[in-house]
Amino acid sequence: MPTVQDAAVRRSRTPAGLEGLPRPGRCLVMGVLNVTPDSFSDGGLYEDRRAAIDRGLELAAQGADIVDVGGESTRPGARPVGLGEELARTVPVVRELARAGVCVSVDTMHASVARAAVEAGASLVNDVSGGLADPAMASTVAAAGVPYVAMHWRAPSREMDRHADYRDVVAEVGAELGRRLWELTERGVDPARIVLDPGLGFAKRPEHDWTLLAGLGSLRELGCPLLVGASRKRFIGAALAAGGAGEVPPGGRDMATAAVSALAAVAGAFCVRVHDVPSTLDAVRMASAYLDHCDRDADPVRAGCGPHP
Ligand code: PMM
Repeated sequence: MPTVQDAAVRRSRTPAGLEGLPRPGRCLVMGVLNVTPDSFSDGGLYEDRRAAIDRGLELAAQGADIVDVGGESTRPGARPVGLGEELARTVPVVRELARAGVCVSVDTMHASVARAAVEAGASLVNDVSGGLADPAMASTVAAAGVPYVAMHWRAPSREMDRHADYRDVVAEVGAELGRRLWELTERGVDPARIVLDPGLGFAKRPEHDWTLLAGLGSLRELGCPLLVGASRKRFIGAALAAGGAGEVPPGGRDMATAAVSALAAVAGAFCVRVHDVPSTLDAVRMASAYLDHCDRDADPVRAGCGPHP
């Protein structure tokens, strides 16, 4: 079995290849557009196709670098939808947004949805299963030649909470992502097109999410750009509640999400995925200004900071 380092070395020899994505010179902001009835924070809001397209255009106008269109909820306990339903929810929305000049990604675990979305104009495939849910995903992404987000995943949503068991969460998530990176490249995916994601909230308890955020520097050693999806998740609500504010519902977590986005950007995240774009865009701009003034040579703690080129 190849080591994580082998995969990282292989990738670092390959020129940067995230063509098709904007390069604003800071951490990218991906706006979430869930065309679903049951996502945990925006489920049901954009089920109607016109409402979904309008929301995608609004996210882009607010400054989202990428709009991430998903047609299947991944909330804990969520039931899968049929492929036909997922295609019908996502592809027309992807097509309209791409036609309007928006950089679109498709949030799917299914190769056939990824293929159809890329044909409709998607520039990126975002797969929360990192290729584990559908064996055809790797070859599909390899053939499509678009950037691919491989998230850390252990099990389908309906059973993932049972898999939130780690002795050293950063080491284990790093090793499992390294294996994904190796297997995806073995199956033909250009390693220069792979973005890795620690999968906050997916088979993780709040303490795992915080430890992973604090350990982003170690995950960068895999040699891939990192995407962080913290937006409105339970670990944020739990931290707010710990301050005495009581249980804060998902819609009240956007300022805290922006703070976490800034932390992720300073730790070197390539992209953050969020529901509320304006607050996080301001936050990553502040992170970028801060990083411009970091003396990385003088401060070894910050030596790993900064956005990916
Ligand atoms: N989280 C959700 C959905 N898709 N994609 C990536 N790459 N990373 C994530 O953390 C992630 C994701 C769940 O959140 P939602 O239901 O609000 O979209």
